[in-house]
Amino acid sequence: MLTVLTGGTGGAKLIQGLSLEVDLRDLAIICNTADDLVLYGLHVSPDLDTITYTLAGLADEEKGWGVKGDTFAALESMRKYGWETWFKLGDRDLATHLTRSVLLREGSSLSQATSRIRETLGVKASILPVSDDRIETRIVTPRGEISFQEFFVRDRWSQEVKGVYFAGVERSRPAPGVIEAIQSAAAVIVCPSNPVTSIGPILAVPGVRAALREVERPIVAVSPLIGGTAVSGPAAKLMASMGIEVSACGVARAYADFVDTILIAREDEGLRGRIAELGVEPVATSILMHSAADKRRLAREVLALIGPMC
Ligand code: FO1
Repeated sequence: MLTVLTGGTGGAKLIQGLSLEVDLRDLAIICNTADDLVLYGLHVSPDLDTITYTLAGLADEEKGWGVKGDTFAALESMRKYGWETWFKLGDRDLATHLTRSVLLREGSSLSQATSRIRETLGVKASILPVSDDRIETRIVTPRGEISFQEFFVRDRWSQEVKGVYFAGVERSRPAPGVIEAIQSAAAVIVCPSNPVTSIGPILAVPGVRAALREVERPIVAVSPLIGGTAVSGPAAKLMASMGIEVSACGVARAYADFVDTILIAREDEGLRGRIAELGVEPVATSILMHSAADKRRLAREVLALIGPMC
């Protein structure tokens, strides 16, 4: 079993590459849920959906979220009714959120709802929300607190960030299968997702980080930064707000207690000495994933570092 920790867009690219190289039934994907939101009474799980759609071949790869070719007729009607429509739910995507919300209302857990959705979409990999309990990323700005999606989508990460915390995380428990997937992993991969708001909430669920520290098999991370800039999204801004050095070295330090190896950009080769001092082996390569070939090549490089999965 290969266990992967991921957020949405960046992680989905590497997972798409991995899906071409390994049997999907051998993949357990532990997903961030702290970006989840309730919109129009529906439970939306952006990262779970991005990963599920990617593996189902339904993802809009250009946007990095949602269903390819989706239409937005329902959203347009919601706008006419006077609702805010900055978070763009497509018509087909809506069916996923309706299904999840109905299942949750009927008493299913988020893991059970996620399994039902991925089975319906024919996805063979196991997709695990990190927790069935509600965890919510809160962004602290000089003008007060906002949710992650208000910061990320509505405000296009323009607001100054004074801090980030995960409401509810202290009381949360790992979802069924999460700790088992870590303990029984032949290897663990940490995707090039935002270390603060994508991987951060996963590591903050009590028991997850401790389980990762105990893993004796290889743990490989991929940096989401090139130089001081995130490949996509607000990782650099959020890392700075948390006092984390905005570089691949800062990422390595954030994971140094459990990661063995980190793939960094060739441009960051100069950081190798400082990363090695943290006890993390740096491997410089091309970490950009524009094309399907890039995704597959990077996945192969990660798998080569892991070696044979006994
Ligand atoms: N991201 C955007 O930038 N704009 C959107 O309108 C938007 C809508 C959306 C709808 C469903 C969904 O599953 C994801 C969506 N995302 C959108 C992506 C999402 O906000 C982020 O990619 C993740 O939360 C970060 O990992």
